[in-house]
Formats: sequence, structure tokens, C-alpha cells
Amino acid sequence: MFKYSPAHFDQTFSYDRTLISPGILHLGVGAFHRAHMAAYVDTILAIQNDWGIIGASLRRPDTKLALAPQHFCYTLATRDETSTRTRLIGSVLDILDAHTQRAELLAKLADPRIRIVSLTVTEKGYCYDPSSGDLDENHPDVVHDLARPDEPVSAPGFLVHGLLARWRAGIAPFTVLSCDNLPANGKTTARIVSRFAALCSSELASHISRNVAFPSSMVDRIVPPTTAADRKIIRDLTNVDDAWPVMTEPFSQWVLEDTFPSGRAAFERVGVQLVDRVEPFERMKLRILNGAHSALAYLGYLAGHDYVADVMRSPAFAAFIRALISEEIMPTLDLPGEELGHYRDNILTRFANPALKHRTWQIAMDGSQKLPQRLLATIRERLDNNQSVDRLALGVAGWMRYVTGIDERGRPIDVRDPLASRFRKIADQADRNPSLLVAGLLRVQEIFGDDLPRHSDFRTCLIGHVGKLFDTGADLAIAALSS
Ligand code: CS2
Repeated sequence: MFKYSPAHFDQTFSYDRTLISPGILHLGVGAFHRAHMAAYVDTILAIQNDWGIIGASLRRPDTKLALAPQHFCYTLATRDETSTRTRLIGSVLDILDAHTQRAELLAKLADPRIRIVSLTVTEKGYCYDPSSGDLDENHPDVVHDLARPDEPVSAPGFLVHGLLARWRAGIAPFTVLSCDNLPANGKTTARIVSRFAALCSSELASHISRNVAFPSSMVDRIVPPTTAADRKIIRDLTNVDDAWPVMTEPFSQWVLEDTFPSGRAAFERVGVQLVDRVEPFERMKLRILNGAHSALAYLGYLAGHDYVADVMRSPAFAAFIRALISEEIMPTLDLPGEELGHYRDNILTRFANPALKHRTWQIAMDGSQKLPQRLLATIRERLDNNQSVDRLALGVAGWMRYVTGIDERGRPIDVRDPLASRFRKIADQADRNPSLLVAGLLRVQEIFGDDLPRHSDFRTCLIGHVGKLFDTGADLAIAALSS
């Protein structure tokens, strides 16, 4: 079987890869980054050769180990019901493993050629309190990094180290670009980094607040982890034995706030939307796509569906998700109805893409980090306006039922969440009593804040839904709210 080699790259890329220099350092080179930003940048390299990407893995070295023998190039495949297209991506020039190459990574953060440090470290990688958006100062990684600032392990720790090193050396700061699904991701990252810096030195914090830009961005592409079956499809198509290709959908969107004082790549030349205010786009995406995704994941998993496309094949589920978006989410968004309707329809089609093997379990992960911006912000707003939250609350009730750790057939659920052991304790104490379970989980302040637990209509609605989920199961619970 053919393996990648530089000779192959010469024939494939529209740029000379030996002439590419790095301009971006990216923390978290998972499948999403490789299917999204790295693909946009790959196209840019044909017109600008100084924006290559150095990736860094903060947790596991697996991506580095797989891609190093193939010079960090990989196949990106886009797939829907009718076709699969493949493309070789060469924009990632190197990947550093933070555990074994910390010194090199810190040196790169201080390299003047690096003008953007971007991140896809998932919500929990920000070490923050999801309900307030503030740095979690008790987070073990934050405590570690504050005690040993020269040996950071957390994303905020690396960012602050890099910004300090550059400030000391008189090098212009890099721009910090969050590409995660956090609410107001630029502002939230700025708040977290500034607080971390203030705990080190007030001068550093004020330097950061005066000189460092944190543009917000809305990123969108559904990228499930690559499976053995994906590898085989890609191998058969390309005749290349790629150790870690990425499989994704044809759709891709990136909306970016145009604030890059240290310079940026020509993103506008490759389909990125550069705007003054990202928040309306971000809110639309977090509430419609991610909100519906999470509701669908918990309820779909409970109903016994492994994959998102399987959930969407159930007419009752598809109708429930559509009604959830149309009746309870869209009215909270300040955008023209026609635009929102088009956005919704497109998302429903994307969710139904049978070629993507996107596990409900995968999306169900880290609910504590996701619920606030995906479902609870919308619920809060509707409750304030005395509007019904029946379907949104069923999504939250689905999460509550899910984190009890036992499914509808009595089998264990592998609940992955930084707070999983707390959920387990609450579920054990509640012993399937809906009122006790709802009361216990609503007390998790990092998720529900101080206000939602006090809202009696919301609590009553949750208790009713959780009771129904225990008694009759998810299929019947959603059927009652499908129109
Ligand atoms: C998903 C997202 O895993 C999840 O929680 O909701 O990763 C989703 O696929 C992306 O945000 C789509 O852009």
C-alpha cells in the first residue's frame, strides 16, 4: 500500500510545502481542528506561505504519533449520502506533545513568527465555571500552573506563559483565537486568561487587557472521531495507507470577528465570514445546532439510538427536534425568521446525514460544560418572558435521566463528565425519585447558577418530564411534544 512521502506532496499541493513557515500555533489538534481551521489554512497557503500551523496536543500524544511518520499530512474526507470526496491537507507542519516537548512548545509560543494562537481544547479545557464563565481557581490544573508557572499543563497556563515571555522579550503579543463552542468565546477566553494573569501579576494582567486581542468566532462542522470503517473507505478511495485521516460532512462554516492587531491570514479569500460582531451567529449556532444536538443526544441515547442519523430516522424524534427549534429556540433569536428557518432546515438535513457515524454518546459527553450555553440560556430567557419551556426542559430532563448512569434497559451508561462522580452520588441518593433527582441536580451551581433552582415552574416541569422518562421512556416522552 502506498504511504505518504514528500514526492507525493509535490504533486498534490498547490504550494511548495518546503517554503511554508509557521504563523499559527494551535492548541488541541483533534479531528475538529484538522477538518476545519487546518483545511481553510491549507487553501490559504497557496496565496500566503507564512501561515502554516504548528499543532500542540495538551492531553494525549496519539495524533502526533500517528501523523509524524507521514510528515503531519493527512486525508480529509467529506461524505454524504451520495458521494465521498478526499483531499490531502498539508497545513499542519509539526505537532508538539505538551508533556514531552514542553520546552519546545513554550519556545514556539514566544516565536515572533507566531502571530495567532488558536484553540480547540473543548469546553472543559478552559478550566472555567460554565455557569458564570469565570476561571475556576480551584481547578487542579489551574492550581498546578499557578504554583509552577514554568511548567504549565492547562490552556490558560500556556497562553499566559507565552504572553508573559513575549512581553518580557519586547515581542508583540499573539492574538488568542478560541474556536470552541463557548458562549461569546472570545470574551470568555479573555476573561479567563486575564484572571489567570492577574493571579500572577497585576502588571501582566493590565498589559494583556491593553494589548491582546481575543476575537470571537463561530465554528461549525460536524466531525465525529474517525472509525476503522472510515479508514477503510478512505484507503479504498485514495490507495494511501493514512494512519489518521478525518471524516466529516461537506458543510463548513466559520464566522470570525476581524480583530487581529498582530496580523492574520487572508481568511476572507477562502470563505471565512469576517464580521464586526460574531455574537448573533454564535448564539444562533449554540442554541439551534448545539442545543438541539444535546437534547437529541440524551433523549436519543435513552431511546436506544447509537447514532444521530438513527435518531433522525424516527419520525417522532425528527418532529420533536423540529418543534423544539421552531417553537422554543428560534423565537429567542434576533434574526429574520426566514434566515432562521433556512438555518434550521439545513441543520436537520445535516443531522440526518447517514454517512456520518456520530454517536449520541459522544455528544452526551461533558453535559455540565455544555448545558448552560446550549439549553439553559434559552430557558432563562423564555422563563423571564413567561414563555413555555416544555421541550427545552425535556432536553434537560433527558440529561438528568442520562447522568443517573443506568439506561432504560437497566444497562450501565458510561457517563463522561468532569462532574460525573457528583452526579452519581446525587442519583444514588435520589433512587429514581424524580423530585429528589431534580432537586439534587438543580443544586449543581456550576450548571444551573443560583436562579434556575429557585424557579418553581421550571422545577415542576422537570419533575414531570423526569418522571415520564423513568416510567414510560424517551420515545413516549418526545412523542407527546412532537408538534
Ligand atoms: C456537538 C458538536 O459534540 C458535540 O457536543 O454538538 O461538536 C457539534 O458537532 C459541532 O459544534 C458542530 O459544529
